[in-house]
Amino acid sequence: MDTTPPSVLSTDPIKDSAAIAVNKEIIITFKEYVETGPNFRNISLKAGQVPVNGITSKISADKLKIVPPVDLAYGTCYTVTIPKSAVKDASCNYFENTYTFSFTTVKLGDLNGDDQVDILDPLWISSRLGPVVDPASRKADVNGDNVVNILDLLEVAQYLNPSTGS
Ligand SMILES: [Ca+2]
Ligand SMILES: [Ca+2]
Ligand SMILES: [Ca+2]
Repeated sequence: MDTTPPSVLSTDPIKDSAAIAVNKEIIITFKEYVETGPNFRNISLKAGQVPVNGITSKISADKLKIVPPVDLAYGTCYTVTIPKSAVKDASCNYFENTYTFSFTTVKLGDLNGDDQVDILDPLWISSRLGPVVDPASRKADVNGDNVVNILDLLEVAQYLNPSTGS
């Protein structure tokens, strides 16, 4: 007989990760199949200290997926909270302890995903000039006109921090 309560195996994004895409789906994987528990609707996502309203939480087998109503904000720390009893296993063992993890979204203008907005980002774009042909050039097409050109470079240049010194 199963007397072990469900516990978290992994999260995607990984706890404390940075430069996460703003359209990322949040997935929590448990060590076993889970079902909704009495606190399921209290699963929350916060941007800083502010709750994100209208999230959708869905369970499929051993995975809990949290879908925000709109894309996440750039350069923002998000915290996911799965309260005690939010899920249970097939033997009605309830999730015992509140589980929390945070991650930070990519900064606006950080194209290469190194969590810095600097000269490397326009350079990243300039190595992908031309029509949009793959996921990388789609990302480099910042203004979404299906071609990577000087306009995209200018778009990103405005997010560059003014250089100090030298
Ligand atoms: Ca169990
Ligand atoms: Ca960067
Ligand atoms: Ca463009």
